Amino acid sequence: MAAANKERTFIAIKPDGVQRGLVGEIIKRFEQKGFKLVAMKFMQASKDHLKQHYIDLKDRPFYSGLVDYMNSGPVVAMVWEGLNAVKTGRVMLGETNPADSKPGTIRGDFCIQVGRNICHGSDSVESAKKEIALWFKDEELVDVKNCAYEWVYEN
Ligand code: IDP
Ligand code: MG
Repeated sequence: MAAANKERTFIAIKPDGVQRGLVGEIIKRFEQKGFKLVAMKFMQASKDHLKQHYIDLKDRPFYSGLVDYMNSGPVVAMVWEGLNAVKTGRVMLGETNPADSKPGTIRGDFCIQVGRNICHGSDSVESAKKEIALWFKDEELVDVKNCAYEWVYEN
């Protein structure tokens, strides 16, 4: 198995995505693409945890509202694995502002405003590593062979 095929990204379904019944739809897209689910949990994240998750945005005017939004209900936290999982995951989510997201992307298809954009995806391999470590313990990451592997990858 090529090492590049093991790239991991942290994907989350935000409280609005959960409340709007989009959990299955969002998971379905990552599954159907061919990415492998490595970890998943349904949880109410604390404000401190969310402040840490978005620490790079701490000086932005929307930071505290963003933390309140993310804390307003449960989220689905996931780790997905595959070739270019970080970059392709972001493409699948669409632009940060749904108004700029193309139809066919998750944000392009299911939401309207930037402050209610239903999903999160890591923006680099480095931030994916940090986010995965923040949201999951090592033993929560499941390493199982996917029976479709040879049908998704050339090598
Ligand atoms: P990303 O989620 O596409 O990586 P970031 O710039 O990292 O976008 O912003 C994190 C989150 O903060 C966004 O997904 C969105 O929920 C929220 N956000 C970003 N910009 C704004 C804004 O101008 N107003 C309100 N919320 C915003
Ligand atoms: Mg971001």
